Amino acid sequence: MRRWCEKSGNLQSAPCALRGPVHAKCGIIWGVRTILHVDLDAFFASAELTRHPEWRGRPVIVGSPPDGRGVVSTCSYEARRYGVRSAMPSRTAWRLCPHAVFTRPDIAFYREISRKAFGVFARHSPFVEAVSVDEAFLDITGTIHLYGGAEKLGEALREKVLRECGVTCSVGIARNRLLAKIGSELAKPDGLFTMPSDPAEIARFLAPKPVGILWGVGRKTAGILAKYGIATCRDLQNAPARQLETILGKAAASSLKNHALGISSDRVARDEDGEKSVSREHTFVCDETDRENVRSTLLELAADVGRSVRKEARWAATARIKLRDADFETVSRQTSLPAPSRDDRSFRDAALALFDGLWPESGKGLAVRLVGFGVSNFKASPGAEPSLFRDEEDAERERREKLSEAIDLLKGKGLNVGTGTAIAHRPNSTVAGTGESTSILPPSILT
Ligand code: TTP
Ligand code: MG
Ligand code: MG
Repeated sequence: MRRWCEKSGNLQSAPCALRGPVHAKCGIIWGVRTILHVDLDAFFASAELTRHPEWRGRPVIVGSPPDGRGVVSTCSYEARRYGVRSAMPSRTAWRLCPHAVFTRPDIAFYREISRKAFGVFARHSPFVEAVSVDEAFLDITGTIHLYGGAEKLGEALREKVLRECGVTCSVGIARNRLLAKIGSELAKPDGLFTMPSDPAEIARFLAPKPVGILWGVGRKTAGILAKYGIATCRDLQNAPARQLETILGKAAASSLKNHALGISSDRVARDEDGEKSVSREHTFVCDETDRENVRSTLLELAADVGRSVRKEARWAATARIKLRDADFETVSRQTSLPAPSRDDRSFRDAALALFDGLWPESGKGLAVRLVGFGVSNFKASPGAEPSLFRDEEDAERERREKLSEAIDLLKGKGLNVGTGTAIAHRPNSTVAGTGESTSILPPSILT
């Protein structure tokens, strides 16, 4: 039996006196950990079908119109049969499937459905880690017994998502996040897949699968590996460590070999702040290596968070940023704001200072898949502790807030001011990753 500390992620050597599925007092969870990965099927297209039942059974493509230069966001499984895929030029999609229904994305509508789906997820585990607008990991170790088994929990979740959101989803259940995600991919669409639990059986199960099934193995890495005759997980499992290190470098070689055996870090980032934070995140379509691009995306997220915070009488005292690389490794940093604030300038300054710490200008070779910004630790009134400069500080803060509110007003009227182009219109950007706040994309991922 394994024991580990939920807070540090370390295995514990001392036995815990109070046993139970989840021991909240000391943070130790007993027993074998079980992770569930859930991903909504053809999300934007399925969402459209909830309000266009007349399109059911037809190929549906969500994205730019076929006569323009834009791309496909996603498409229904009916359209996938014709070879249509996300990020493909709409023109190509039209050539492949000329009888498809084309429709433009309606992000606000999808966010609503996503919010409901995350509401369902949260009813099945207190530990929900949002990955994107349609996808999450749940640590269900402590809630399985309420359903009489992991599969029963998974089926209950799938059934509720369909009933309450009108869309189907796929679920993978496994010992860790890597395997749970592979499981949900294999279950797609509208299915549930449980991974074997014995390590040797897992290794055998993965062996014939292509290396591309593993996290962090994109087309480029798969291409490099192929040159050395490594095409399947079995090839990776058997590859001499030396050879892999030469090809990929020491760190990547060891993590990839572990992944090919189904071994991976199994911590699900948890929502420590509950609904007490507001955050936004953005996923790039492929890994973003351009620091400037990530930085300006972060600024847009900070502006978005500001707009949301200013809708209520609250001022944030803490700001956080998060970066995730292709391997799903996440780093985050937080800072106290000089005073509880909610103006763009304060959020922006904090975001940039944190970003410079994580990705200095000299930092080369970094590749980011996701960037996030959030604020928390809300106060009911603005401003700092009493100080000699209080009046001046108050006046300055009020001026900045008014400026931010004026920009909100103009933006509300559809005028593009202040923060530049919308993220979704950039190359290497997916509208899906423009995350939501509080309840839909819990700020857990900012831990
Ligand atoms: P995915 O979960 O990757 O894809 P999907 O839900 O459409 O299909 P499935 O999970 O069944 O394979 O992405 C979720 C949504 O994100 C997707 O519906 C549309 C959006 N998206 C883009 O806008 N551009 C992209 O390149 C991708 C991959 C997704
Ligand atoms: Mg999906
Ligand atoms: Mg997804």
